[in-house]
Amino acid sequence: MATDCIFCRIVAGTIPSTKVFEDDRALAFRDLHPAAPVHVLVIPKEHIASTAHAVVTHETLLGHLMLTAAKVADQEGLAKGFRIVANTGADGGQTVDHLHLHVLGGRSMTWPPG
Ligand code: DGP
Repeated sequence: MATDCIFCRIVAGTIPSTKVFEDDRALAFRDLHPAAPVHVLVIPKEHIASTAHAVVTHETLLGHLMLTAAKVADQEGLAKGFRIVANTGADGGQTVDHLHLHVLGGRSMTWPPG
């Protein structure tokens, strides 16, 4: 755990969140500033700063996060489709330095993103 990390503090329960899924390795909770009718963040409980900081020993965990994102989308009723986003680094638009997948849905998405 990184004590100065907002998402580590959400995992620890010292910052409240609206959880939609949790297991031993992952947590999914609603984004504070939703960009779509459904906007959930899926994070590893282990602190990894970004996808650029992930290493080969994280391979199984990264797969688990992807499957968790799909499970959350199903749980949220996104049968028509959804988007999974992993903003990475400053140019990627990452503002919280704890790896996370955005699961966005409930409206039609456009491409390319901004
Ligand atoms: P990104 O820009 O990809 O790093 O996304 C970070 C997201 O995290 C952003 O959409 C807002 C969300 N967020 C930031 N702080 C909090 C918080 O304290 N609680 C929740 N639920 N979401 C947060």
